[in-house]
Amino acid sequence: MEHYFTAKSRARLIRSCREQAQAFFKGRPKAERDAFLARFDDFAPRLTDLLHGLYRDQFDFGLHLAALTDVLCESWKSRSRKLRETDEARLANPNWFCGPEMAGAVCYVDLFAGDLKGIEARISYLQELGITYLHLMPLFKSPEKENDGGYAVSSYREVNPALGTVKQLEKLAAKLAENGISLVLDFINNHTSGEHEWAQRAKKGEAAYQEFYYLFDDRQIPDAFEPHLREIFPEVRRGNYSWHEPPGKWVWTTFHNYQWDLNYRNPAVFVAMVREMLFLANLGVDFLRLDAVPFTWKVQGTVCENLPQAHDIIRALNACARIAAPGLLFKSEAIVHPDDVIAYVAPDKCQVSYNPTVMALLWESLATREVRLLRESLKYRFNLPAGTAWINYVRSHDDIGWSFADEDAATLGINGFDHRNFLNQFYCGDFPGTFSKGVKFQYNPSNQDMRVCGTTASLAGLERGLEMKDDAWSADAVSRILLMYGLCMSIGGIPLLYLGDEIGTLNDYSYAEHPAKKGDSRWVHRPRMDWELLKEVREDKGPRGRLFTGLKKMLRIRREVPQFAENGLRQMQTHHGSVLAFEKSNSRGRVVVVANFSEHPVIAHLPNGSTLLPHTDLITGKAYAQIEHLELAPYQLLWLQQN
Ligand code: OTU
Repeated sequence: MEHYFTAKSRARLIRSCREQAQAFFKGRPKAERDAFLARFDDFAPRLTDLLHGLYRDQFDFGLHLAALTDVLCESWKSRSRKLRETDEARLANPNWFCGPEMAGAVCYVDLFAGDLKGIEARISYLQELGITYLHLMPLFKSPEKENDGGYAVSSYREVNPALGTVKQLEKLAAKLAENGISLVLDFINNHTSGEHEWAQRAKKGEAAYQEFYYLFDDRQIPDAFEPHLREIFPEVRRGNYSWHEPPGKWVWTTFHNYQWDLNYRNPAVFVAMVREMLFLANLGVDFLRLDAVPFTWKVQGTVCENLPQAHDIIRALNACARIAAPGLLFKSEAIVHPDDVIAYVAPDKCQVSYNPTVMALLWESLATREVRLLRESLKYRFNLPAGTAWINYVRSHDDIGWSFADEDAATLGINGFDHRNFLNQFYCGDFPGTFSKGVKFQYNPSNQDMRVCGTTASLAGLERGLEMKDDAWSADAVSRILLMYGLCMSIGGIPLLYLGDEIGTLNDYSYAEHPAKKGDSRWVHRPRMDWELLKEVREDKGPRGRLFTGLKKMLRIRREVPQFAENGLRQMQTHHGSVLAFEKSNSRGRVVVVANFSEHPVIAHLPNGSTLLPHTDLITGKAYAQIEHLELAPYQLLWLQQN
């Protein structure tokens, strides 16, 4: 009986929002209205249920749903014709981003090209590399001094004036689209800067805006939460709260003091953030990278990460996108336990996600010269549902954290804690025989947790090689980089190049002199793109030249091998601890990928009926009569296609 009345009231609510939408589009073109209403009918019930799940104990829930309906209608109305065409094409081909031609790159606008106009001028370079997905690091207005590289947003609607204007961004998005490049921007949805208008109004004491954040008069509630919470930047500040005067309250600031966590317990915050999200979508953004997804819901007594409600917020945002900007996709940024990472990847949540597990384990395998932890992880923690894709990367703008599963390590007799200590020492250059030159990040004295910073080239050994003027050493470093990137290109999903890695960009220690950057060692691996060096590298016959041509060549080959982009892989026995091998297959055939993580030549055995057949290595063009017994050069990667 109860259910009967609940179902009736649910239907009333959805009907009332639908009528509101119908009224909104009255007098507007029929096609516009019909398209909206059709998608509304498809997704509004799910959206309503999700929001009801989150907000049912809020008396004003229905009002917020009406406000949300307005936001969705307004956004669809102002979506350009061009973007609506893209929407249509993507609805007809929902897996458009899962093909072999997808190849990603990421950069800071200022550091790579000066400003937005500069990016436009570099499109030809991106095309030379074969890039079809460009992530521009945060470019919106943020506090002048401390802004966490733009991850403290003061307005989602204004571009940082040093980089350009919203108009220029819109134009750039269109230009990229014309050239077959998707635009990826961050949607920093867990927090705003303390200078955002909402925070400013909260500071002035406006109750409506104080409820946009978690503000506390005293330490009572914070102290109850604190023992269960992780500390993300413990060298910057202990704990998760900071005192702000005004408003004379403790503010929940998971990251830096100037990054105020948004209070998604308040449905007004959800609606306001959807409005900002769709504003970005309507500029022509193809993917929004949802920053810090694990943190958006807090429950006392829990770690306040990866809670079911955080997942429901993403599902609800996704449903809003499906209705008002159906071509828009989400990329998850969750650098947490592998099982928690994968839980965000689904067609109704984030369609793509960073793969921090593989990233960390590539480096782990290079340090140990053993692939067993990587193998173990690929067995259970790699498969994704159809309609989703990994973004495989070697490094990002952030630190490297050793977020492998301790359970996997234990299975192999490895103690996770000790192993992380080893990896930190190895990559910070403190371990005997290391090739790496990294910098420590955020040592936490309470649990000895720490992460590592450094550019790909410096972590892989090129910095030491060049310092020592040791060509053999530098050649090994380049082989390591090619090996890792080559695996990112062939393991399944979309490879992501940190621009500058292709020319072996080294650590930039000048951040230590910069007042706003010196406290954050991640700046060591965020150098300016050295276009002069690129010119030299183009002529270079040495290690850097081999790196540049090698990466470009692999990116080119990869486009022709659809198996590489497909989800899933089948591992093969190699009978060598340093060698990883797997098969990627689809209806068009199979390709075998073999990778040697050791600096020595090795022999691998791949007993398997099909390995007796002749193959060709797509990278070198070399023919193999069989691949059951394979000789591999140091750090060699093979892409073996059956003839
Ligand atoms: C993200 O990273 C960004 O990538 C960082 O550049 C930002 O500083 C930060 O959010 C705040 O906006 O802890 O060390 O599980 O680990 O969100 C980087 C996700 C981070 C977090 C991740 C965060």
